[in-house]
Amino acid sequence: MSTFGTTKPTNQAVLDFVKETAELTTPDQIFWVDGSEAEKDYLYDLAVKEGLLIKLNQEKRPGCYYGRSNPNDVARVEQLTFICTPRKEEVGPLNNWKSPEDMHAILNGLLKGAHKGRTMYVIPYLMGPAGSPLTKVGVEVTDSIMVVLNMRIMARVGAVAYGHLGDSNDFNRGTHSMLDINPERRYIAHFPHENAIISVGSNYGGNVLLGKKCLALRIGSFLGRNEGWMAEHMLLLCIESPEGKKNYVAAAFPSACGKTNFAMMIPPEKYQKAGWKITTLGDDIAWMRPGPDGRLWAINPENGYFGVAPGTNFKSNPNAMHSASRDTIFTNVALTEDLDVWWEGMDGEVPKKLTDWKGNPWTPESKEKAAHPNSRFTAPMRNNPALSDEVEAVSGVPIDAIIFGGRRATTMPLVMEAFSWSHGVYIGASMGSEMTAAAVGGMGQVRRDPMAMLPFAGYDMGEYFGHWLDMGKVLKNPPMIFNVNWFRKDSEGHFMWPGFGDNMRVLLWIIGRCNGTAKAVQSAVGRLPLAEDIDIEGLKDFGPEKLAECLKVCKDEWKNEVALQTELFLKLYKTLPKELVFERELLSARLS
Ligand code: OXD
Ligand code: MN
Repeated sequence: MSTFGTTKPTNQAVLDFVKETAELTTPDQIFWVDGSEAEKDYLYDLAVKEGLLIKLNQEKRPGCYYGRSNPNDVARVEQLTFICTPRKEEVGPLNNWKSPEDMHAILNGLLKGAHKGRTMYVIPYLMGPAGSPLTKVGVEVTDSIMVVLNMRIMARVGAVAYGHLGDSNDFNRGTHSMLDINPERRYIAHFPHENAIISVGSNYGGNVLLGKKCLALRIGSFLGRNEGWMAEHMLLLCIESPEGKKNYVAAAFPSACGKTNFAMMIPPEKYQKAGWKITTLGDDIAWMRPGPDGRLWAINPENGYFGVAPGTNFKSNPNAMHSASRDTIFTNVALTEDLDVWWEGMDGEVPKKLTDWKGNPWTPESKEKAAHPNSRFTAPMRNNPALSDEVEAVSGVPIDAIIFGGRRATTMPLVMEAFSWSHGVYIGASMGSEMTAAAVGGMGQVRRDPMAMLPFAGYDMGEYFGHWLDMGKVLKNPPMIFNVNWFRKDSEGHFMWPGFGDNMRVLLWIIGRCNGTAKAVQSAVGRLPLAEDIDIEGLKDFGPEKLAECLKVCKDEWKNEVALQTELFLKLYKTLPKELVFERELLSARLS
């Protein structure tokens, strides 16, 4: 090994954790990641030398690299994700459970000697800006250079984390080993009472970048409940008016429902000309806690974007395209002849010849997709031209509106406002969405995905709803809650709402409601905009009748919707807060 990776930290608890792990996994060497630029170059060169990454065309994509995962390892694996607590009831009926003893016994068996012949990298990282009281520290040990390189983009890594930690013992202990990348030996195990995560058998995304879904959501939601804050699967954005008034929005959509696009939205030209601006704080995760002013204050714990590539282009998301223009790692997209990347839905002509995500030759006649539907770019958030200048704000930003939304062909109107915090919690709790490729499972089926947290709540979902209701009691000025649906289809199966940047039109109504400047009408399911309250001027082939169609509330569809929610609510009956049962009964009464 070169001199890189030899400087140990001084924190004794970190040293002890690494020593204990190394005694079990017996690596040939230990590499202490410091987060420096020089280290980055060294690790990329090593990854290229080892055949893990290909250096892309540096004129077209400076600082960019390309990797392929094992075809058996292309998405999060919910069926192999466990929350390990002493009592099964703690995790509720929607999580997989094992006792810590049993899971440690399995994992100790698998990890014994797992790093033999390999380098064990020690990654100290921060989730959140240095110095923020909301920020958490993690230390991930891994035998994967890919994890190190991706984590260096997704989190604040290296000396900054040791600086924030000082000599404290309060950090998440993360252990990762690829083993032989075999689904038979794959576990993503969380130990919330130990603030620890152990992930084996995968080398992909949310399974192994332990700061993201594992710490920032599953362990984070558990810590948040105990410590009085919230870890949510939400983007964060700022909308700034021509007069300079800033409103902050947090929004929860299930995976691959356009969250990154919404977080990086470019307003239609007429709004830009008028002086409206959208800036991005985060595209996936928000940590929020009540401030002394009774408002809910949020940070984005991450430092980069792990975005879905297919469908991303200069029309759908120019800011994501800019973000991925340099210093980015692409995984499982297709490769062009001149060593650039390509995926389905990219701008321009489809290349005549590509190498697909499995490394096979591909032509437009090929039957299979060139890029895997869950292929990704890992891009530094600082590349985003619309990055908010408040991403490092230690106290975060005060949230005005919380938006829930799913992918629904019917039933859900384009936008509606909750009558109250508890009605809003009910709306979030009963959210459903048609499934996508971000998780292994049946594409297209509607599944209930409360607050988009179904795969991420680290404890019982009924209690999680209770925590939401409790937070509402603590907040003197809670955010208003809304629901949106960009995906409603007409009778011929076409999307009705243009979406993308035009979602700004809906956002303007939402912040108008928060600021007391927009009107609404009462419906059985929530407050809706008046037809004239959503600006549709300038939309092609979209008149007031279409808007009315998008906003329509069909009572029969809704009665069916309420019936469909029964399955989830029955599963959670033991801990479902009474307030939500009342909200459901009220809704049924309004519908009858
Ligand atoms: C993600 C997801 O990758 O939610 O963000 O699956
Ligand atoms: Mn996500």
